[in-house]
Amino acid sequence: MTHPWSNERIIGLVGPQRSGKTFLLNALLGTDPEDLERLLEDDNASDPSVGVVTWRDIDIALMDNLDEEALFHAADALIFVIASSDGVDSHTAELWQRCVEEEIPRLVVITKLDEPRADMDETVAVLRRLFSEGPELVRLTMPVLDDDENLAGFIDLATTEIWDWTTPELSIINSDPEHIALIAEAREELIADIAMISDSDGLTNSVVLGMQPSIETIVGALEEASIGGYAQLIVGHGLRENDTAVGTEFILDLIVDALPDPSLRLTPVVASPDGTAQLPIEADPSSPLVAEVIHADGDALSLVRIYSGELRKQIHTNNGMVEIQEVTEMTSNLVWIATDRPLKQLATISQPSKPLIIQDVNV
Ligand SMILES: Nc1nc2c(ncn2[C@@H]2O[C@H](COP(=O)(O)OP(=O)(O)O)[C@@H](O)[C@H]2O)c(=O)[nH]1
Ligand SMILES: [Mg+2]
Repeated sequence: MTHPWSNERIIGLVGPQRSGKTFLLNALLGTDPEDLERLLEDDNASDPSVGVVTWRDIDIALMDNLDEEALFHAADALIFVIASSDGVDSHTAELWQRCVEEEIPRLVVITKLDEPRADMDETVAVLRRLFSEGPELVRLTMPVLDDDENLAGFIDLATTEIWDWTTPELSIINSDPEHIALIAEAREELIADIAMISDSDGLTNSVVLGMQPSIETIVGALEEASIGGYAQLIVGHGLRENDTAVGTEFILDLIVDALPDPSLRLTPVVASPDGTAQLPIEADPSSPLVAEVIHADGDALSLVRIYSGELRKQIHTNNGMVEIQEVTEMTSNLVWIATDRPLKQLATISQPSKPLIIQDVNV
């Protein structure tokens, strides 16, 4: 039986200022391209926001501008958004280091690949130098330009398919021999990287024996390593004429296939309010309620991440009993609630019959 929570993803966007996080978020949500620029000019551009898109029957929640500590708690995976033209700042490098320590699954999206100065190869090389421990960074796509040297699409180095956004509808086509030759080196590198990381004996053996692993084997190993948090896939994104966002659907597919769902997560370590240790709680709606306030508004509207159990009208929090007046579900595990009094940032929410306090979130 599939887990009731395997049909959603809870993802945070991080990266340097103006790297294109809000733009990417809106592209993923399918916001009308003409509205994108206007949205970016909004004064509220730095307010915490959550958007949800349903892709291949999976609800994907994308969180932007959230307090970083809260984001580290609430997100099951992070997307690092890095502009090809601007690179990485020291704060983003620190965040990456923290993800390494806490083994948080993540993807890297290199944005603004339409800009004249953009060079994906160079940006990948910089990232690999910067985040140099091990071969975890695996580049998955390569930009394809049209006859006018504008960004047209991407080649998927695992499948060798070309994703082409120059046609009214996105088309996915097979590479011709010319393209295969062009990507041969990058593809070999990808296969060598994934063979090193992967647990799959089949893959490692075939590479050692000098054989070409099948596309299914490569894709399966990439997805597994990415979900497990021991390889980070790098893909590109950009714009072309008529405000077409190039790379968006590829990223949505990757979120569905290569990032973990809430059921795969270890739930936080909890104790009773008096400090008595409690057994680990399973991430399941039928477990005792453990949730956390991810963002608290002055006016008693709070964004809440549910780690186990289900919300009820009466809830226990660190400072007493609270009543929920309204619930707006983003996904079944990420909800806005209006309460009869304001909640505190990072407060634990549990059921009154089994009050619990989170001790540690990422273990
Ligand atoms: N040319 C181009 N500009 C982009 C792209 N993505 C974002 N931008 C621009 O970069 C600026 C910063 O983007 P924004 O999403 O606000 O960055 P944030 O601070 O990371 O949220 C905006 O003016 C965007 O229009 C892209 O793919 N191509
Ligand atoms: Mg922004």
